[in-house]
Amino acid sequence: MIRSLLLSLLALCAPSLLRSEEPAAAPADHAHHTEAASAGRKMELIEGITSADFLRLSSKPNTVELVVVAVFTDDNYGMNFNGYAKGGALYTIPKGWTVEVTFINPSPVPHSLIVVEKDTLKSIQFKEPYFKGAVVPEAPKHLVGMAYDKGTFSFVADEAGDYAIACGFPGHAAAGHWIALEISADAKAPTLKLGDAEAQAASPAKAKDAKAVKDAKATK
Ligand SMILES: [Cu+2]
Repeated sequence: MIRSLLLSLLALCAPSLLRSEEPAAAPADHAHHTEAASAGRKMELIEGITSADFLRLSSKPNTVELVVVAVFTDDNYGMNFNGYAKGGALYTIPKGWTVEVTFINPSPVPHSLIVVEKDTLKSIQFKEPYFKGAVVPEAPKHLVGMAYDKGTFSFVADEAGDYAIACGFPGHAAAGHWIALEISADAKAPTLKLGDAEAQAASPAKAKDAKAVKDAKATK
């Protein structure tokens, strides 16, 4: 049921997504090819992921879980995260919280993820993340990117300001492959704003995560 709903949603958003049986034909310079950017994705890497997963409270205090998917749609030649590019989505995280990020790239075209200051987005390359550990895979491998892959990292948002969750593959952030991240000294709770929609509160923590934490403690 959920799967068929998701499939029909995908069909509405991007009919080409359903042609996953077609062979991947993504040249390195994918900004200029004519095929849909989402062609050739390994859908099993993102199966079941909905916008409720983009921002979720952790069972740990003052901790939030982000799922950030490259090439979620065809938008911006696939150079989008969760379907948004050029700062079209905005995460707001209270200062001092821990941010646990799962990055997924289901596509054959390499992308990566790095947290940088917003005013550096015109850079062709990013050497290091702004916050310690806020890059996947660890620097400098983010420059090579990851394809058909997922990875996780976490960082402490210990300084308020305007940042970007950007692709570290050279040139991609400058081409719009980034979404916005505000670390706020005033915000009491994390929110996510997708496009013109109102900012949404984080989804509640998954019950099974809470159980796993409990089980881990019990075995110590
Ligand atoms: Cu990219």
